[in-house]
Amino acid sequence: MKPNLIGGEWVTSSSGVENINPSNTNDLIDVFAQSGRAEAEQAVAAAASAFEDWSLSPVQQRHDILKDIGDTILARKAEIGEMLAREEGKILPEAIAETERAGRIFLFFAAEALRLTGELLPSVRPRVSVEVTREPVGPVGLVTPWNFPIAIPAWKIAPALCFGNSVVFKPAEQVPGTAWLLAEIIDKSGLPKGVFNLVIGPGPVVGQAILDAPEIRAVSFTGSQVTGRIVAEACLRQNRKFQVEMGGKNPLVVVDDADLEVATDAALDGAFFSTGQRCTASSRLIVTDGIHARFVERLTEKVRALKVGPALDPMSQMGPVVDQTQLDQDMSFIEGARRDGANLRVGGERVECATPGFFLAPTLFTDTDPAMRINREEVFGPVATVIRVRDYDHALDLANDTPFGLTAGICTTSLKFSQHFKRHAQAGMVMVNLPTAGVDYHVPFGGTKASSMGPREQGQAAAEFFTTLKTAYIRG
Ligand code: UN1
Repeated sequence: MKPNLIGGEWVTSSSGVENINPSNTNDLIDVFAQSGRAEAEQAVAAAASAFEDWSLSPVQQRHDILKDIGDTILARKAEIGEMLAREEGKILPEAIAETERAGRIFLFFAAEALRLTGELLPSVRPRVSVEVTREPVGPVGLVTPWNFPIAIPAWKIAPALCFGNSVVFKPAEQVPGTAWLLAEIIDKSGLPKGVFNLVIGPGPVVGQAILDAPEIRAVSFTGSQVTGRIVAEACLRQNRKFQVEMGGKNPLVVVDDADLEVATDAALDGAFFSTGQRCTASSRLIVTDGIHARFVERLTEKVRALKVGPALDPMSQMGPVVDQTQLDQDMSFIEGARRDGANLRVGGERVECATPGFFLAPTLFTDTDPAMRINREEVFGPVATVIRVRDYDHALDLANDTPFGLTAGICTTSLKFSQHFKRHAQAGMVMVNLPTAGVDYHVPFGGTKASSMGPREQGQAAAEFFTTLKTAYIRG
């Protein structure tokens, strides 16, 4: 049984979490010690007692540790990527690319540690000056989803450590293997004991214990809307900072003047890569009349050609869904869409492979109505819909007709449409002639409306969440 990391010690437990390979449910990858409330509280106490020293640590030390973690992740990307593909189900090239992204995030924040800065200003009063500095927030709770088992942990852990915070990290229970490898790398990096703690366990127990702990001064969460609200409300009650990222129903608009290959490639990647299990997935393809027939025909060809199979099989282009619960959710959305009268153009059924797994065919519905449930709620699977519209204005109206606001994309060769869309799409991130998913690691990430609350993640913007400003007045 693989232990958790609490206060610098590897701690086992009486109960375990089984890690099952979604490409082959006969493959039990490993068993991980399951933390309960007591372990989570110990982790919080360890983070709290390690905080003071770490908050005062020299930036050279922080740089060197973060660089060591980043370099090690990059050096071990084949091994980590294999674990990630095996436990989460995304195909190996995607899993290795994600691991590489995580390594680069640590290197980015290694350098950021050396760029910590403040401001020195004249006061409005005579002989007084003003200093504005950034200080660490305190011990932070980081709660991450299963769909990016290393990139999302990296983009929360790296800035937390960079800015001098201590960490209690709770990864999703479906992907403990990658989290464990990351914790092992962090443990060997020279980071002082207790600054980083790993607690694998159920959200209602371990997550709740983190939320209940007054020592935790900020919580960063990525996951479902329901849990995001619970996190936000608990944080408000504790008067602490929070940052919650809760999904999307992202539109990809395709107008008449779009390049057909660019548009269909963007839709294919955005909707189906990573098995569509991305909060940034292009799930609503909003297509104008003049290109609709050609777009649907070409995209249908490309979706039909996608080879579904085990994540580690080099022939696979799309892996399985993560687990039975997610598969059931996807199937219920598919059945609902059929009942509502959507036209099932491709997929919609499970795929048999040599190994027993949660394989679902990439699924495309056409002739859908914006009011259908399939166009209102996040599926989080390899399912996309086409909505036919009259013109660009109609497309923009429907693109914004959603409670979510994470990403929005447009495929067009016209400057007029791309400029207008960038300005008027209600989303935190806008893509032109690109899929709505697949983001850079050095720039802000986050959404509007029901997708996100709190400051942006990633890039230099991460400082806003992981630090607090202090204004000092000096008379001298
Ligand atoms: C990406 O599209 O590259 O959970 C990243 C998610 C997002 C990350 C998407 N928070 O899917």
